[in-house]
Amino acid sequence: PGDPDPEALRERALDALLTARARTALLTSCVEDPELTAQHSPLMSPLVWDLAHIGNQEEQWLLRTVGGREAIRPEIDGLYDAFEHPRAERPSLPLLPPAEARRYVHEVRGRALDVLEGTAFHGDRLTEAGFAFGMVAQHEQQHDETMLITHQLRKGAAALTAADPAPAPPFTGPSEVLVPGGPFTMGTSTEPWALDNERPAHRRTVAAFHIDTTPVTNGAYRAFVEDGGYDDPRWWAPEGWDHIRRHGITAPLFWRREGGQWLRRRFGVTEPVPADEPVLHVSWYEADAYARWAGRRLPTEAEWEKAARHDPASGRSRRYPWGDADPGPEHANLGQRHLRPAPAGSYPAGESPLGVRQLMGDVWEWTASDFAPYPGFTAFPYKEYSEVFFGPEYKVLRGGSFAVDQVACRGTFRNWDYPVRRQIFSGFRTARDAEAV
Ligand code: AVJ
Ligand code: FE
Repeated sequence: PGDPDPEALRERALDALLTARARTALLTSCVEDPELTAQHSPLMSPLVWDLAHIGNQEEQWLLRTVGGREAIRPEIDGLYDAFEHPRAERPSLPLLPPAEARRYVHEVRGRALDVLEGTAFHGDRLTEAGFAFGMVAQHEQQHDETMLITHQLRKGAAALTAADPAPAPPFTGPSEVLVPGGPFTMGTSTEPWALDNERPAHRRTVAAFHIDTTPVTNGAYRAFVEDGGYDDPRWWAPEGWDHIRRHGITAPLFWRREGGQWLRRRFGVTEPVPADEPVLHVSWYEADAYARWAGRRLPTEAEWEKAARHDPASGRSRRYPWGDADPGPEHANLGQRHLRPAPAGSYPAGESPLGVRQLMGDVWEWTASDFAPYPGFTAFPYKEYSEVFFGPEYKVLRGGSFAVDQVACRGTFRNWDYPVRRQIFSGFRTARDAEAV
């Protein structure tokens, strides 16, 4: 963080690239090759597309742009351009077969490490503080989360396993926290590997509000389901109501009722829905409806960030809820260490100055806000990362899930998706206005 020593940053870049690749290798080797080319869901790419796309982005940015090297395989750029081919049609493209895709990403990586050796980390915006390398590592980790979603959608026996998070005693703290009104600093101009949409830092003023101490749990959400929440249009945004009726949606994705019990499928295993765990795989419309049923609302993106970063004692915004230190296993459930969220109230060491828990990791949190640029935004280094998505059709998610690596997770990090999406690792917490005094 703001480390001025270029050699330390080079180490950090190397480590981020190697960590991402280890995860990519696991996600693309834990099933047989035919499963890599199969379409597990029309919402997702075949895993072998993600694999070669990771390498192709790395080739374009690190080899050609930063390194000034000649293209290894210019003819495949179009195949792996996400804007040229929608996900549903990618299985029928002439993709590199698994063995060739592996060889390709390996060759790109060898040359990228060579470029890393020889690149100055200052004097140029793209390489300043190792930004391009951090961007490429984040991109790979984002696709590792995407591939984990594909694994969750895949039928058949479990291919991935991980230890469960530590059990937690029932959370007995206050259910909500008061966040004082007034200005705070949103976004960043100093975080070296922050992406364009997180910039620049700017002042925002929010009115006082209350926010849930923890994400909404399965137990709380089940009460909404069992209260007939999915049969009552009063709770739903009109487009959300149309959507759940048209698609017969009556509970979170992967839930099913059997006898008197709610079960869910999670990475190839069916298990009872754990009441104390944050709810997962809900759309923005479901989150919004639950909040209305509960007499509350979703927090805006600015409210979420103030709850996560604002330190009332110093008046400054932290990198993370717990401070400026990089995330450790005591702070947050990140990095696919566990393949599920931790019980609500876990990670006391990760709480914000105001006492809000689990803002980082566990589940992506839907906010009320559309994805929009900050004042002073400039697209960098390419418009297709953020700029082309700004507008009212996407809602912002914050905080990261158990599937997100720490390199792609910060108090300022922004994610976005369509409000109907729920195959993603999405949950939420709720808020309400503070009473006027
Ligand atoms: C930021 C998660 C919405 O997966 O579409 C990956 C990240 N951008 N490759 C996505 C991304 C280009 C992006 N999200
Ligand atoms: Fe991508």
